[in-house]
Amino acid sequence: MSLLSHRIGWVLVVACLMMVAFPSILWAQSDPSEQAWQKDYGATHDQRMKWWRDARFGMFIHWGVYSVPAGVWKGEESKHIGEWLMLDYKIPVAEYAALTPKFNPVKFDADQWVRAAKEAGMKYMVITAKHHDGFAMFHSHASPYNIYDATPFKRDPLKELADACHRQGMKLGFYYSQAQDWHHPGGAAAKGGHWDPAQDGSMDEYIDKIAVPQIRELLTNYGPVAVLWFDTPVNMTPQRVEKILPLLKLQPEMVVNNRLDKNKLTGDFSTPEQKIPDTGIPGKDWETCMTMNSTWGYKSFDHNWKPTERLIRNLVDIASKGGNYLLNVGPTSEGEFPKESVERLQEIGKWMKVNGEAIYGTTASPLTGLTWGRCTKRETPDGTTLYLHVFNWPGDGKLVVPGLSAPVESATLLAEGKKLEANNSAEGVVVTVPTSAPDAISSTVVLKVKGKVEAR
Ligand code: JFZ
Repeated sequence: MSLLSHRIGWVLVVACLMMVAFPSILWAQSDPSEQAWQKDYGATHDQRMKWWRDARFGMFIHWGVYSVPAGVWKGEESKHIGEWLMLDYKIPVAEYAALTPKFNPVKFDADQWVRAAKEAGMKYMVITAKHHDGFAMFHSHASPYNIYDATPFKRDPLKELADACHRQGMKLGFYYSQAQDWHHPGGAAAKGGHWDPAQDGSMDEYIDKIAVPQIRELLTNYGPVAVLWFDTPVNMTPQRVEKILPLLKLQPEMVVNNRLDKNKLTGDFSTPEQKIPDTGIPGKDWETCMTMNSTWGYKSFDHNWKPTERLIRNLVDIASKGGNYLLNVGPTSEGEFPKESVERLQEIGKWMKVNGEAIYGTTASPLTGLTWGRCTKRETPDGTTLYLHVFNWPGDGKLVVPGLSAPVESATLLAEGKKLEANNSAEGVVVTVPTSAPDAISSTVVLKVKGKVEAR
């Protein structure tokens, strides 16, 4: 056996050993979209994103001390989002902290919150562990400015929520304001910065003494954390980002948003706020977060509630563009969901019970310019299922799917499982539908066609 073939033999042996020893190398290589920060993280981007992509629908919860003034300061009703009250009214640190003895949410029931989300068809919940006001909604040992030590409540609602989510099979995520902190010295403040000398100090010290220890607590003491939602990366230099990134390894399966660093160089998904991108964000994972009224944190006088029809059609529109919907609830200072939120969650839940199949685990529509509604897709081993979400039901009983040439296998009304006649024609596929819509908000027609249907 020649020296050369001997050497080649040895190289092959070593390579095989490497493949066995370091599967992640293999795997990592197989996901070219892996960014540097993701590589030494644990599971790959695609592995971590699978459940999230299938979920499509989650609950955002903005809850904190700001729920006590509920948007009113010294008798004046704030016109801005409620959780920004301290900055908007430049409330001194001590004066704002004097609200904590009044925060005692005795009606808080974690199982009830999780049940409400679950029955609405939501697959994950993301709650504010700490918002910009610096108040921790969990029992933090890094700062006494938290709900357990600084209020008469003396309980850890995140612990109770984590247990309830575990019991009910709900994924739990935490929102953490890593940069803005209007209480702890050195914490950042947007819009003109500090307004109270008590806020002055070193931001690096704030990161080292408050942000890093608290993120470690959240990723260590509450079981599996499915999502980490950073926000407003004010003055988040690469050095400060590097102090937080290694903590993510504590939850290798966790999904992280793109608001840790100023340039959105980190994060698994994009976060359009209060808007739905016209054509989605092709090639990217994205999640639209939205309020049900005009505020994230509870405001007692904000009655600008979006109709349920709008919220359901938003979910369909977002799914048809390949995105997720994170719909917000702002609980009261007593620990209850506003009744208007509960009503909308229940109505959405009724719709999802019938139409959830057309949302969960689907991908973006290959069809555009649908005048009557939207479309979601599910590729199957023997073809493609197109879910036609009809907002404007055709009065003539003819639902036209323009430009679709794939051979039709079958068409049914999802609501009743009723078979419909569907034919290929020059103008596309024409489905004969009943004259009246099964659901005024959005009715789903399930169209099974042969082969793949690629976006045109
Ligand atoms: C941020 C927070 O300030 C707000 O309180 C809430 O938590 C929301 C979900 O996120 O608000 C933002 C953040 C970023 C933009 C706008 C509002 N932005 O980039 O346009």
